[in-house]
Amino acid sequence: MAETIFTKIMAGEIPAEIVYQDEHVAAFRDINPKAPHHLLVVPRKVIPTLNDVTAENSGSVAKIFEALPKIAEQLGFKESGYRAVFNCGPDAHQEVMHIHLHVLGGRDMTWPPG
Ligand code: DGP
Repeated sequence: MAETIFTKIMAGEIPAEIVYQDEHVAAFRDINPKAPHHLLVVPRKVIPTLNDVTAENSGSVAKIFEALPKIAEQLGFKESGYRAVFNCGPDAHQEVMHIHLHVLGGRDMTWPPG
């Protein structure tokens, strides 16, 4: 399987504050946080971008959403609310080609986003 900076974090080869993990996904704090809580929820299976989601791999994407309420509860912003965002491609400034859900919580979010 392809290696990414996120597979290296999940393998313990690059340090990160991992707040949740199971056999399908891991969540760790973003190195450049944009909110008091800024997590990246990442499937262990490498899917480069949202454009690469298929019927064969969409189960891994679903696991992100199964983990999300557990993470929000654990970090204390399940009821106050949070924003969950995927960046895809150049216009969205996707930097890491391994899909990841940005989860931002702990402050009031503005809308529309930048
Ligand atoms: P995106 O632009 O959507 O591809 O977001 C990639 C995010 O990954 C960005 O907010 C910064 C974060 N990031 C990049 N490298 C590392 C790293 O080595 N550790 C952690 N914790 N986060 C990283």
